[in-house]
Amino acid sequence: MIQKQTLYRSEENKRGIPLSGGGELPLSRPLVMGILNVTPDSFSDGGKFVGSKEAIKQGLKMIDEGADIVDIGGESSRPGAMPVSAEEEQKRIIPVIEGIRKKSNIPISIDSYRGATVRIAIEAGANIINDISALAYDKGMAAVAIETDAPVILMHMQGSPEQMQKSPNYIDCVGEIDSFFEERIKFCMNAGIEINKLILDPGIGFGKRLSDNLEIMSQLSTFKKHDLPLLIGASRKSFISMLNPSGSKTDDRLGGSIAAAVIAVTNGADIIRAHDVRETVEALKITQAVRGSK
Ligand code: 8Y4
Repeated sequence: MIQKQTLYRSEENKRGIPLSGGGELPLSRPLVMGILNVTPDSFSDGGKFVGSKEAIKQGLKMIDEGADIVDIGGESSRPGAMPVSAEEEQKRIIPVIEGIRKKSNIPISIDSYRGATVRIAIEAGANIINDISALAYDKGMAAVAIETDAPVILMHMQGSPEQMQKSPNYIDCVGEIDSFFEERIKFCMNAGIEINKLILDPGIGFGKRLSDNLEIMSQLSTFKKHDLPLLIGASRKSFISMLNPSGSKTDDRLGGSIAAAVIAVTNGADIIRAHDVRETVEALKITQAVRGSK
């Protein structure tokens, strides 16, 4: 009982991230963002129909397992994946956002680089903008961020999702990502987005070689100088199977994904984007308890 009071004290003065509809994301402990892909390969009914009922069920299960945020996306961002139309993207995600919002007040992030989609998603109940282009793809996205007052995840990517893994190339990967953050933070400030709304993400797997991903993970603390929350999404990504080839199927990457989450939090990550919510929440409770006791 004595421990309980002192356990998290060193982290307690961290400020949370204010959310648009009131409330805030706490930063006094690592948060888990559960991944909810609403794409036909994830929830299919004969290959064409995207089952929103199934997706809602999956989202509610993640909340039950301890997710702090649910990240909803209607277009696959995997390397080489084909883009879908904005209309199709919206048709997939809106019923799922509404369905989850009816049952829970969990913060929902919308994984989209299209301003129109993000606007509609936030109207439907989403609270956080997860734009893998860091507000660069759609010239209207910054205005959406300002109007909605929603926090914005600024993710680094080299190239575009279709070609980014063809020839990733850096002289100084961590340094280049850090300069990118600086430039994007300035862009957001000039656009009138509040600094306390920004979350930084080095974009594991987005135009990165194995060695780049490892360097990023080991030097995460470099990015803390911006004094902004850090998000890491390493879950089930292919660099994990490169180190552990027996786990080449994506759902065989649990051990590696948990290791990556624990290392990321140990090195300063505040939010972990993960497929396997229950296991990630369990692992991060131990990680946080050890961190808090030093
Ligand atoms: C197996 C499973 C193979 C998943 C590849 C993947 C991030 C992200 C994605 C990330 C943020 C993915 C939308 C890629 N990754 N958003 N989104 N950060 N903020 N690939 O790292 O999960 S999709």
